[in-house]
Amino acid sequence: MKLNSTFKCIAGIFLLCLSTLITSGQEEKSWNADIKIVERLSKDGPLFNYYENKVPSFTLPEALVSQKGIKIVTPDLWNTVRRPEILELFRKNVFGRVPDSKYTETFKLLSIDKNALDGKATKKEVEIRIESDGKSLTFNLIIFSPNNIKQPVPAFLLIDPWFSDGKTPRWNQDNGYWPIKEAIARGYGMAIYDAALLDPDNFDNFKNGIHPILDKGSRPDDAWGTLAAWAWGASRCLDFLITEKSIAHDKIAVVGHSRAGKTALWAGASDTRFALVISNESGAGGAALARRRYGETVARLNSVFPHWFCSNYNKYSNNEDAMPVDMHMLLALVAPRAVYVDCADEDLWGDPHGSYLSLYNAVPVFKLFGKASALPESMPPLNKPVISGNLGFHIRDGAHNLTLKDWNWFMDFADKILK
Ligand code: GTR
Repeated sequence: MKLNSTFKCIAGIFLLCLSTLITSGQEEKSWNADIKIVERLSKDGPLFNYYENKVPSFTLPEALVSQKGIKIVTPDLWNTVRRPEILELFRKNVFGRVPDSKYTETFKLLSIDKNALDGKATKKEVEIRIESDGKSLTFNLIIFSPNNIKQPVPAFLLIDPWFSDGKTPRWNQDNGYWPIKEAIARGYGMAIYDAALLDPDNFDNFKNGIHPILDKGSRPDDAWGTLAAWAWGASRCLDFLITEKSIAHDKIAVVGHSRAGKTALWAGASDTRFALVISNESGAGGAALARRRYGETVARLNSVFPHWFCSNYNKYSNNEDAMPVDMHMLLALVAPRAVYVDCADEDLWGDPHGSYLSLYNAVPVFKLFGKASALPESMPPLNKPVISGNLGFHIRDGAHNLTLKDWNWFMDFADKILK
């Protein structure tokens, strides 16, 4: 009787352990696209591929071999040889080049509220004015920084092309898109800028916004597009943020959702003053590998958004393998600083798998600096962020959006990197 109950007890413990293992095994299952979503999207958009087994085979350009065939084996070789080369390839072929026209930049404090968020924060509204050869343009930056702080705090700058639609600004809608209260409570400053004021998000032949102010003469095939203009605008916001006493100047993250997620990557790649780059569901032209041709493609970007990239990018419509770069190299340009990429389960248009593979293929560059060890080759499970040194990733359940759930994981990562 006694033996029997001991046996039952041991067997019970064994079964419990086994079931925990099985359950955790299930929980740990690497993410795969839901076949129902794959089928629905394929039906709605038969011109685009959502099936993993139809992704063509491809070879990625080497991040760690220079154009002259030099193997990049030290941080110094990366910084002096390969990084400048890759940056230039992205300027020339993807985002376009900012003209080197002279301009002046001035800041004007439009308002200050030291009692914002029930006294928890100070809110400032700043106008940034750019002037060149008698032409000028202004755009606005809003900053919340926590009150009663002992030392300057890290901050997030959100690039926002949807800042104002005439109604309540999207950032002020308490919907998680720009969670000021939560970020302030966690000791972060929050900044947001109206990118559409800097350059409207439509194809106007570059007649509006910042382009006609800084473009002198005709626009070459590698002239900057709208995403490069927004990224440049993020750097101008940074020029102001580093004058702010409440903000730690070497701890500023640039963040963007979707088209602004593509922009955030370029802003962080081209301006090394950003300590952390967060790219939320940036998809094609952002974190997703172009060569996979999964969901949105280069051709589709060029035809629907002809103002986003430079004219040279058209050369790679339906010709991705000819591109001298792919998006893992854009992420690598952030090294040795930190980069976080995230995707959403239902957003197959933005190729979650291709976005993760980009990060995975950027690891060797971060390794050079001792800033990453490894990432698993297969996608992490749903809602389970993975972090390796200065690299982080998650795939969230739900639709294409920037949510509080995403921000909480961004802040967990930033706690490690910026605090
Ligand atoms: C879509 C576009 C994507 C993404 C998205 C967004 O129409 O195809 O590349 O940028 O817009 O910005 O919300």
